[in-house]
Amino acid sequence: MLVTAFVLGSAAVFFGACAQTVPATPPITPGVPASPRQVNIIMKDYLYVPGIVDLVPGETVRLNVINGGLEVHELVVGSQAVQTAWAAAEKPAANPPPGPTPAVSVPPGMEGLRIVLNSGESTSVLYTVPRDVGQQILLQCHIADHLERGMAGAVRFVGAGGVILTRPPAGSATTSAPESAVPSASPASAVPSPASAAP
Ligand SMILES: [Cu+2]
Repeated sequence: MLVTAFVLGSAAVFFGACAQTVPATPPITPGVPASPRQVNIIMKDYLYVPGIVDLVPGETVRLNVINGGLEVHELVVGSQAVQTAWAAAEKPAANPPPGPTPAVSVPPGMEGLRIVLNSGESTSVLYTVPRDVGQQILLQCHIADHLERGMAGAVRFVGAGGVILTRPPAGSATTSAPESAVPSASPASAVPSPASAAP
């Protein structure tokens, strides 16, 4: 039993090392407006699956978002500034009565992409991925204490074919991408409070 575990562990390390040169599977064909690439994001109590979303700079994707949790959840896609703006706007509405989050707004230019879904609801929106891979795009839920519970993720920019261009900020997600080509990226065990990054 112990020997088997050791052998399997060694094999995992071996294949893990090899995987560094292997692009994501299946290969990513960037989406275009006439044919957006389908990207699924599941909201749960209290995380996003996947927590790391692979997107190609400049591509057009159709985000299929479903709330598979029991609580109302939100998906804000945007920079830290966008996240901070929504967090501030929603703070007075924390711990609302059952139902959708009360209507709140943020200053112009700070909207990002925001989706609010009740348990079991789903929606589908077109999203054009920014071309600037230098900026960090985060996924966060600012309803009540969901962010503190770990409801955070991030975009990882990849090139056509799945070559990884950027690494999401450490601690930006509690779940990793569903592929093994990521050498020791975003370990779930090293997640500080995402809110601590706010100024
Ligand atoms: Cu939530």
